[in-house]
Amino acid sequence: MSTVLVNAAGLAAMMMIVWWFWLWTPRKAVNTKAGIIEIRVANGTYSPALIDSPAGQPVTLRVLREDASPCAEYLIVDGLGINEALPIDRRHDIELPAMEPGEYRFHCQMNMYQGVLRVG
Ligand SMILES: [Cu+2]
Repeated sequence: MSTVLVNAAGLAAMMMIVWWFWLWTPRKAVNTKAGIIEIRVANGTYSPALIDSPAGQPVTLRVLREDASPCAEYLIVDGLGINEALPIDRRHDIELPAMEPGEYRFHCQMNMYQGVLRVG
């Protein structure tokens, strides 16, 4: 009986991990019309986690990290060479250059926090 319970718990944990790393996708895109986008880092998610931005225009990510755990410490943007340490409970601006159209993933150093910047 207890073996069944342990197996069920293990299966549930595996499904959580699969969902977290491969299946989860943010649903709502936020547009960076003003050139500044505020991102909150809390409870394992960036909000917003999906950002639309026009190509050829610099963007500022204004990041507020509320999660004090080391997992949330860095924000990395793939393809742009961005790797920034985030202060806790204080807004931190990350300037992104004018970008080519495409999708740029941003994430913490362990890939638990994940987001996508869609430029086009
Ligand atoms: Cu992390």
